[in-house]
Amino acid sequence: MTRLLRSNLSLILLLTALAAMWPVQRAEAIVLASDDFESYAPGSDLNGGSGGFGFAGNWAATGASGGGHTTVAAATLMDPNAVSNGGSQAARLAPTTNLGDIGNFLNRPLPTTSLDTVYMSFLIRPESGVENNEFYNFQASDGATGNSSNALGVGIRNNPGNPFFARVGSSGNSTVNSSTNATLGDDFLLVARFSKTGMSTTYNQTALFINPVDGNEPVVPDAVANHGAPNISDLSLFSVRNFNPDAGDVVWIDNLRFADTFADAVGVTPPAPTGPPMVTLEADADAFVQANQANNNFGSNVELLAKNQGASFSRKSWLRFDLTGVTFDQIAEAELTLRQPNPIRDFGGNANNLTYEFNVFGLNDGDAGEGWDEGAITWNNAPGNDTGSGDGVLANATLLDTFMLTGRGVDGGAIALNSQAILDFITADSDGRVTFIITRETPQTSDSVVHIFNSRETGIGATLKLTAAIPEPATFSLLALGGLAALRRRRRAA
Ligand SMILES: [Ca+2]
Ligand SMILES: [Ca+2]
Ligand SMILES: [Ca+2]
Ligand SMILES: [Ca+2]
Repeated sequence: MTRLLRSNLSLILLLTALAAMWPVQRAEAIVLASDDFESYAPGSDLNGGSGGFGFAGNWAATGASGGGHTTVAAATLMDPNAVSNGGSQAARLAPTTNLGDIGNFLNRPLPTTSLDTVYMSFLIRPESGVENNEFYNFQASDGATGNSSNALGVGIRNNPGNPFFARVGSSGNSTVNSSTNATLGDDFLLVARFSKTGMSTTYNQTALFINPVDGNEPVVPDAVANHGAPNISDLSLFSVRNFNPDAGDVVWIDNLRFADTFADAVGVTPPAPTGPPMVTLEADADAFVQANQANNNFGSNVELLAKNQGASFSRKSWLRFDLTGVTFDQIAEAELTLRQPNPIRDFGGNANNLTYEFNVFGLNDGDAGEGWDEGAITWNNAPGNDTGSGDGVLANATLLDTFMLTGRGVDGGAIALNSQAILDFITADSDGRVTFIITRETPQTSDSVVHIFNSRETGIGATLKLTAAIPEPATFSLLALGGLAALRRRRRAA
């Protein structure tokens, strides 16, 4: 090898090493498949179409016998936040005859993926004829079509107002409506997140995001459905199920994309963070415990409960956050947010609009119980629990904040807690884990209401938002990199 070749090789090795050090997050992303419907002849039948890239086969768009129900035509779809621009053509789903339950209106094979989280994004315009009894499900599966327990999807529900929904499995499994209706003539950007959660090896959660403002994944989805029914560990088919469409109904879709990140699914680069670095963490363990089931564990329940009723039906809740991923040292703000279900079920009767006070305790840093196991925590072994009290804790826990609820609380409500004591508790943590304990101070009187908060298993559980202190100019660039790393971590965790 000549000296010249060796020196060039050294330069290449150096550049490769520098490239490896540089935080190019785009390089990690995978766009699995996408179609913007721009490559087809105007007016053409989508059936047999091979446009876009990444798919493992062509469009099958026969709809019902005879076909011709889906064409590619001139239309410019654009979501209200202008995150996704559909260009000059889109796919037009428009039955030419009245149809019934069309399980396989439209489909296209995806490259088989077993990623724990897969995002699907598309623009949609319900243009005409979508009525309360009509249903569109845009599904992913490992081959199943129609009303199958082995599919996950998002779409337009056959309910009053036609709300957008998230579904896991079939109509008999879990379907959760968002509060946004598929109003005629409007364009929407939908992002579905299909996940294997809670150590599952099969897909068990669909989260729906509607009209995101940019490429950052919102912390709180617009709807989340959870169910263990799908027995699938791979996704390999996109399909559309259509129920009761009529001749003349028109729904457009465009920019259909599958990717491993939210940003790549919507096709935009997330904006650089502005202001001080910030990170929002989800709980890494949570559970309620119950006095009269003192050795039972409720760690996988979708609810966190609180009630003060002595030695019988008292419940308290434990939540832990993992701080080891937080890259900034100085924290200026810490906010714990508890979330309530939407709607809150009637658990324990009408609360008669009484006012209830709740306590938020922190398990003292370094306590031997900090490593409590979500799958094993009980009334009897919960660290810091005063087992003889419906609301109390032991000396190894410290009161950090209180809050009030009227009645059962607020459907879909968020309770933000940001006391100085919470900030001090976070700042003083030495081992990267913090545990909060929620108890209801107000005892049962004339009612028996049990207060409900979402557990992390809902996908809309409690979060802990930490904001760094504003950096000095000299250290800004280093902290900015730290902020970027924190953002990447947040996106992975979400
Ligand atoms: Ca297009
Ligand atoms: Ca119709
Ligand atoms: Ca839990
Ligand atoms: Ca700690």
